[in-house]
Amino acid sequence: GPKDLQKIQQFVKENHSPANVSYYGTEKGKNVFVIHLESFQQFLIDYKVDGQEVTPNLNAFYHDQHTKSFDNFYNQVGQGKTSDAEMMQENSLFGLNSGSAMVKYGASNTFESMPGILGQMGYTSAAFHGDVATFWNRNNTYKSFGYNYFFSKEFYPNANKPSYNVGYGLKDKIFLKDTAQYLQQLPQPFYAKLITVTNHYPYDLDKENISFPATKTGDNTVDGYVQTAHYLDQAFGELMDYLKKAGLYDNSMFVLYGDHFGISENHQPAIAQLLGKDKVTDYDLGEFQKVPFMIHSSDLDGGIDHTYGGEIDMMPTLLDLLGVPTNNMTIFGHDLLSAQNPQIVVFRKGGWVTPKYMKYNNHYYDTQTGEELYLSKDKELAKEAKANDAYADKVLSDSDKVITGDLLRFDKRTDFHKVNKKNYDYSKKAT
Ligand code: GP9
Ligand code: MN
Repeated sequence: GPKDLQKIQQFVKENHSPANVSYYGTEKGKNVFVIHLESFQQFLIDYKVDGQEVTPNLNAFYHDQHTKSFDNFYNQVGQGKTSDAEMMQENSLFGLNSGSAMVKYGASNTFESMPGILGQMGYTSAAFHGDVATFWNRNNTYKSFGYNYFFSKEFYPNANKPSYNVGYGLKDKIFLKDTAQYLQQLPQPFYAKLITVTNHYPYDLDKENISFPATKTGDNTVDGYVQTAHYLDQAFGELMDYLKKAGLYDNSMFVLYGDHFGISENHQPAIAQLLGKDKVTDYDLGEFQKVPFMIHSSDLDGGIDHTYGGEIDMMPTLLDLLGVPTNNMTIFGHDLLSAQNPQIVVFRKGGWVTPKYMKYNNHYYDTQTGEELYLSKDKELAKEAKANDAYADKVLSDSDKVITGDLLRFDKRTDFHKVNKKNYDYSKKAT
């Protein structure tokens, strides 16, 4: 009940990382694009096959002087995969230990979410995705998050043509081209989330769209990955061109992130080959959980930021830039721009990583060197591991309590960003 929420809020408050005064509110009023790069891992950035960059457009964006790019940023999803990434990005709440929080609680719960928060600041919000609206229960969950619009597959012309689709939905190039049309009609400022889908296991692509050599690990489920990643990169490049032409580039903040791994740990020999190693350790597999996180804006000083963080940290980081105070919110992430960020990344599947140590698959490593360490031989590690385990248990179990107990309905703060689900209708006739 309300007491449980109070206890959790107490802990969250004590752990709060104060916003960074040199960033706070600097992006206020800008359009916000959240571009969800499906199954996109950090190792693809600047990666080459046969001397060719897999993702030249994203690489250029990553190194742009106005892009802040995080290179120690990890995915933290569990079984809910994409939906866990969305739950963290929109609410700074973790996915559940099993199943998908959006599927189980998305329709019924109260949330304090990015679209709902920005909605109260005069933003229009819209989510775009080339799959059916019901996947991951998005059609219901987005109402609870406060999305004004949800453009799912049925809103796209010729969406059912077989040649327009591959895998789970519309091909990214078609999806993003038509999305750009809708974006131009949205009232500004807007908060728009674009969820791509072509770079998804099993990495199928039609012949006409393959314009990159497959890798040659001999593992069939892995070798197409760079080809669909290359296709996603081209689609992203085209989107940026449309937006520049539409005059939406300079007055917008772009947030890009990869949702989770594309190559699972069942493919270790292939992973070793991709990384140019004889075999992979659990440290390599932990590092393989890195995904991109980039923030671009014409008035942002760019550069590679080495702060350790993960998906749970996206919301407080973005709200800092947008000038929204987060100190009273029930969130489990930390502002990555804050000088007081604790820099501990908790994996939903167990383990954690800090700038010093990594615990992954129950092995311990020196994060900087990859050297394996042993609790029994290293007092400092043993001490920190204990504290990190306790922190990980605490945030995961508190976050679970918030979701499974629907605790945010008890938040009586006057500045709680309440959403009325009944205000939203995503059926085609509503538009
Ligand atoms: C489909 C998509 C895929 O709509 O978002 O989700 P995933 O399988 O990656 O969790
Ligand atoms: Mn996904």
